[in-house]
Amino acid sequence: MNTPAQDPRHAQGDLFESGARFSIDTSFETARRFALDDHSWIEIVPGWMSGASLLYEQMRSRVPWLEHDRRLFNRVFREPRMTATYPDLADVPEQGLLQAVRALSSHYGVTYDGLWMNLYRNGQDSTGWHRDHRSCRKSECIVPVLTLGTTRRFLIRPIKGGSSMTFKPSSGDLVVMGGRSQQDWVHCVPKEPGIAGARISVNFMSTAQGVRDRP
Ligand SMILES: O=C(O)CCC(=O)C(=O)O
Repeated sequence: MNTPAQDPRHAQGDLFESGARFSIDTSFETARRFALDDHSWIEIVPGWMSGASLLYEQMRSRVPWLEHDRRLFNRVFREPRMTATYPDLADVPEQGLLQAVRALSSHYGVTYDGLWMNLYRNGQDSTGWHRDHRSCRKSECIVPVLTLGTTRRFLIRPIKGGSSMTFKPSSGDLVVMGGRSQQDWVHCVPKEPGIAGARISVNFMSTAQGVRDRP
């Protein structure tokens, strides 16, 4: 059986300093798609990236993470996570992220050309129910989110209310929201106070998906 590094379905990766291999499953072999409703879906790709801990370590120390104040219902609050963005892929220093961009663009037929990244320092950090307005202003989009580091819960539920589905993406796993999941559904990463480790999530953004449909 081929190891991920030998397998032609895996993009050949960088040999990081530690000697461990980095690779991406360009065949998306483990992908499982769940219909949320007739027009919306979510896809989970476990183990999509091998050697994800190396990318996590690089990003943790090199990405210029910042805290931000957000305004919500006329109140300003400190967002309980750190964020960073690379609106231009030319500024991305991590080759592993650029490989991920290429693999996702090719597989989903969407030109991903920017990154939005979150650092959840521990289980006290979180993000509430929301849609990804930054990543999707069209009626239908495909928005991939890569997890690096600690496993956290990822919930999605109908925007009008109702029960949620829970996923637990681990390091190297992809969660991909498609169809009308950014219009008719909301998602969140809730607090998990017992968790000490940090998680990075990488949202792959596309300028083409960030503009509204013509009326
Ligand atoms: O961290 C995640 O998995 C989701 C992040 C997200 O939805 C966002 O930053 O808008």
